[in-house]
Amino acid sequence: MTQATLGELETAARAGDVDAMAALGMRLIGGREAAFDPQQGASWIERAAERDHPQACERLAVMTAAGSCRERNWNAALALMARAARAGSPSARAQLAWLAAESTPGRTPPRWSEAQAWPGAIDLESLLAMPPKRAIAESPRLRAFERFASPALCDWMIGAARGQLRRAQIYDGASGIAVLGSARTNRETDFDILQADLVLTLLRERIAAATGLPTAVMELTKVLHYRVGERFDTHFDYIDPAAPGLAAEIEARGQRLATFLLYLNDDYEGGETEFSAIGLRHRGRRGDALMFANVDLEGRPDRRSLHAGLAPRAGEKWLLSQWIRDRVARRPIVAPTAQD
Ligand SMILES: O=C(O)CCC(=O)C(=O)O
Repeated sequence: MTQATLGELETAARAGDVDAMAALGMRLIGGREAAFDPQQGASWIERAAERDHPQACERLAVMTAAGSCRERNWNAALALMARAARAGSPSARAQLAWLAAESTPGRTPPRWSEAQAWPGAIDLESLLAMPPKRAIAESPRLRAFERFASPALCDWMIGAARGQLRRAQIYDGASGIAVLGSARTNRETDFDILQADLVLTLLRERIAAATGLPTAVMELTKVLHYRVGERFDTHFDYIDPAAPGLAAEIEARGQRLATFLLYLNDDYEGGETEFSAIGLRHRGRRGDALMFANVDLEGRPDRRSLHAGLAPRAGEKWLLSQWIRDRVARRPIVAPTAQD
């Protein structure tokens, strides 16, 4: 079947076709086969959601929880996701069932027909509770969280990433473009607003609580995957202000203040995160997190944050990586990027 053109979708949406409204909205918020126009896209999605279109309710739920083009409101997001579940969306049902089991284990969740009962069935406070933070180093500033994420959360993120992986890229400092390079041989995926779900949105909230930095300054969350022998050679995560191609990047999207890593599994050998300037090799257990600053206390690039993802010698490594900027991006961050 050929895909409808943007013009065809617009005509159908204006004529009241609810599937067309949802499809048009998704294209506009994702900037896929259409100009990126999130506000316009969000209003088409909202119109489709008003008529209980399951995918539109689901997408609007994620946007509402994330505060993307909508005021952030978790209870409204849960109510919308429950409407998507009631309308039969399997992924909405899976997300709600997961959130209920994680926040109130053992308690019977509401039925799908009781959409209005769902916000009360999920205990957001317990989902956002933080384990204590442990200082590992001061230069660079390195902090660890044990059991930051439950095994179920790690499995959820691995499941979301599996099947979506592509070769990870690095920034070319001269051109500012993301390119393939021998310095990085692992694979990765990231989640934009079309791919994100409520579990990932919750995880980003947890990262915000842990780092004290708002989700609005976070890049797209990535999941990295390393097979035996694959690696991410020593690099800095800060954007080098001295690199000719990267000044515009800093101007448009800000500097990378911090990196937050969540170890999603631990049944592999080798594969440590190595901080060569301080002679440290770190290995988290499944669910542990590590955060480090890429800049010093004055906001200048910190060369002691030099680090690498070493290659696993046996097994495969799954890691979630969150880069955090110092300001809200003027343009969306869409490219998979890292800097060598
Ligand atoms: O794989 C690792 O342990 C490190 C990942 C990394 O260097 C990064 O995300 O910047």
